[in-house]
Amino acid sequence: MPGSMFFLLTAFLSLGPALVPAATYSLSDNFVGDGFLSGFEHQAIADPTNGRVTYVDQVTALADNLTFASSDSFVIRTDDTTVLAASDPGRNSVRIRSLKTYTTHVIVLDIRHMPQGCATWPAAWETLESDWPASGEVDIVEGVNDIDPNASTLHTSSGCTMPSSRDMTGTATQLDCDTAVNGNAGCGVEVDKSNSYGPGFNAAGGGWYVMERTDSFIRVFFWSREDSSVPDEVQNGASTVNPDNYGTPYALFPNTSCDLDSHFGDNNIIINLTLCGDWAGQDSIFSGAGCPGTCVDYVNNNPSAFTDAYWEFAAVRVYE
Ligand SMILES: *[C@@H]1O[C@H](CO)[C@@H](O)[C@H](O)[C@H]1NC(C)=O
Ligand SMILES: *[C@@H]1O[C@H](CO)[C@@H](O)[C@H](O)[C@H]1NC(C)=O
Ligand SMILES: *[C@@H]1O[C@H](CO)[C@@H](O)[C@H](O)[C@H]1NC(C)=O
Ligand SMILES: CC(=O)N[C@H]1CO[C@H](CO)[C@@H](O)[C@@H]1O
Repeated sequence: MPGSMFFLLTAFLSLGPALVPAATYSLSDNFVGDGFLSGFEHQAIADPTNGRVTYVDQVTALADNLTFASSDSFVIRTDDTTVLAASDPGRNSVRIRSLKTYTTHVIVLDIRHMPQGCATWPAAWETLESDWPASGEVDIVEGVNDIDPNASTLHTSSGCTMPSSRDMTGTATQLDCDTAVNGNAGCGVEVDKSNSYGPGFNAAGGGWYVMERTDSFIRVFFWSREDSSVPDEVQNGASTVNPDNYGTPYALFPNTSCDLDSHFGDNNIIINLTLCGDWAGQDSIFSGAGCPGTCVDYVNNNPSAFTDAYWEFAAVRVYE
């Protein structure tokens, strides 16, 4: 708002704190269907988390229908037909990264389905891989083997911690965001809402994750498809959004003892689906989730177990 206009408003209306200029963001990228194919690149890379997957390029993914785009749907999945030999590098899967990077923004993930099943480790997150961890990492939604912890987590360079008491509905785990602490656990907040992850999320037809990043805070909201309180502007893909109107987030990461400006830079959006690997594949975590045998054997020998290991997006919208 132009300064003079703000001055007039303040002068005439004696504004309280609630009437600080609103944090309204405008739609800058609307990824729907085919739009993902031009806005994101497929990363045919070795899995950085040692998962039992082989990430394929876009041509291969489309040819094998591991990536599927229509006018209103975008799907990425793992192969669910091939029995793997122990010598194979891993089950074919897809990892995509946005071509653009973002700083202050709101991202709306309108998700119809997320990968489910033993061994799955899906994540929708933001970072700049060439400058990690200096550029920061925001994991918006992530979990393993269908169960908790399903959480939103920051990973940063040293000197970024979170207060134990915050105005949020979720439950904090570790407070230090430093990747060097506790094996890069990061500072996480577990979602308190039901149907926020895995089979429950999918049974409800998915839902919306909304993350807002500013220099003063990062916060995350979630609504299930069945939730009657989802804001219209989130549900309908409005041209502007204002998260100030969304109530209490489940996760709030304030800048109280973390200079977000210096711990976060330009970040890409990354959507990945790995299997097993450093987290999902740990024996205790895999069997603790009620999954049979060892993770790698399970992935090698049970292709049909991965029929539901797919992401389907109605849209990913970015507002700046
Ligand atoms: C490709 O995947 C999409 C999405 O899951 C599905 O609707 C379609 O039937 C698949 N096509 C083929 C040829 O299998
Ligand atoms: C998500 O995490 C929370 C907290 O750990 C847990 O209570 C819940 O069962 C998990 N799963 C789902 C589907 O929300
Ligand atoms: C938090 O962010 C605000 C807005 O960018 C800034 O004015 C303030 O100094 C920051 N506080 C800390 C402790 O970094
Ligand atoms: C295999 C892969 O790319 N794994 C990444 C998936 O996303 C998480 C963030 O939530 C990264 O830590 C993993 O490296």
